[in-house]
Amino acid sequence: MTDEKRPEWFEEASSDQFTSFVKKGIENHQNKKNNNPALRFKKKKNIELTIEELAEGVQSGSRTILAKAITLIESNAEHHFKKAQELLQLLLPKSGGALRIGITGVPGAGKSTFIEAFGTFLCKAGHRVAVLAVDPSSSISGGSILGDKTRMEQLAGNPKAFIRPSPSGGKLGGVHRKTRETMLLCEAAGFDVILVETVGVGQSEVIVRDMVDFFMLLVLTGAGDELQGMKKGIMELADAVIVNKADGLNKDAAEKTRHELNRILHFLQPATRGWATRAYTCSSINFDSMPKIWGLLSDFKEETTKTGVFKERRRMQSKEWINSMITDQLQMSFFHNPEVKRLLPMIENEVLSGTRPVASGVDELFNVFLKSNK
Ligand SMILES: Nc1nc2c(ncn2[C@@H]2O[C@H](COP(=O)(O)OP(=O)(O)O)[C@@H](O)[C@H]2O)c(=O)[nH]1
Ligand SMILES: [Mg+2]
Repeated sequence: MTDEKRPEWFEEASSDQFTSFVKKGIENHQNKKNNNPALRFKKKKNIELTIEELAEGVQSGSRTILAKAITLIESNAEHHFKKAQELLQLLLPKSGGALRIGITGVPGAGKSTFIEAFGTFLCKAGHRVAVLAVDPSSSISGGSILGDKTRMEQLAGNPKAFIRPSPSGGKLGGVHRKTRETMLLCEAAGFDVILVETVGVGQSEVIVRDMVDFFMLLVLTGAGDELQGMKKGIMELADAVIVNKADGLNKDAAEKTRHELNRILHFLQPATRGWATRAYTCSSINFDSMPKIWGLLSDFKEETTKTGVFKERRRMQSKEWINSMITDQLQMSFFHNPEVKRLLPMIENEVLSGTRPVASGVDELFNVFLKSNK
């Protein structure tokens, strides 16, 4: 593949172990047009932006360069990893300034519609809003937020907003690290509110809870039975439970649900020390509810800053981040190790054919790995 046809996310050693790889293009009129030297230069320049140029571009608020920097961070290639870390090192002093908000709820709860309304409201109030998504299934489904972009049309076109779909995790490294680092980049780019949407399917809520200051659960109006069935665990992660779609004929039912939820929440452990998690009603199709939700978030920030809980949570999150990074790094260096790569298929065969216990195979792999790192 020639350089000018190579997209910036192209992995040199690309094979089916990467989440994406590049097929040879088909020559057509469109491709021929790209032989224009001016265009070729422009493309090349984009690929070769230095770390300093990226850092400067991000800080200048350029959404295009921010997107490129995020692409670098999301790359699964080892040499991109190094460059990305150097970029983060440069930008770290400029990060940390945003209010980080996680939003979860079952598909259909109205998360994307809420983000569209809330994000647009915030932009009008002078904020700059970045929307990220954590969707561990995105490498399979293509990412929910992409499909949802139609529901975020207004926000997507707003120059004060930036929307980025979920990174695909691949086998190595995780959505986890990538989203956290992307958050830092967005902060360095001057975004002061970060909304992280995640689908309510088990583990992703816990991951997002660990990277945000405030976590909200969007629910629908439901009968008491449904509320009883709702996982207590998820309610205990939330700083607010929002009964969405409180409009039209649904208004009274939403109000009733709010009361029932408050009764349940009363008995649960709050997610944040000193902050009582409560239920609120909201309609994402009219803007009336938005000032109330923002007021709630502002109160939270003020209250937890006063008590030191806000800072303390960020400290704990950084510690937890170190742990999960160590796990990621170990995994990456293990599976990239040439000796491990050579031996793994053989051991897999032995285990699958029933001639070798799993633990013994893994033990041999670790011995080989540790020896080769000496
Ligand atoms: N009436 C009403 N409909 C809503 C509201 N929020 C979302 N919806 C609708 O609910 C459906 C699912 O919303 P969506 O934002 O895609 O949910 P998500 O899967 O949680 O992101 C869409 O058809 C929305 O138009 C609301 O506040 N009121
Ligand atoms: Mg959605």
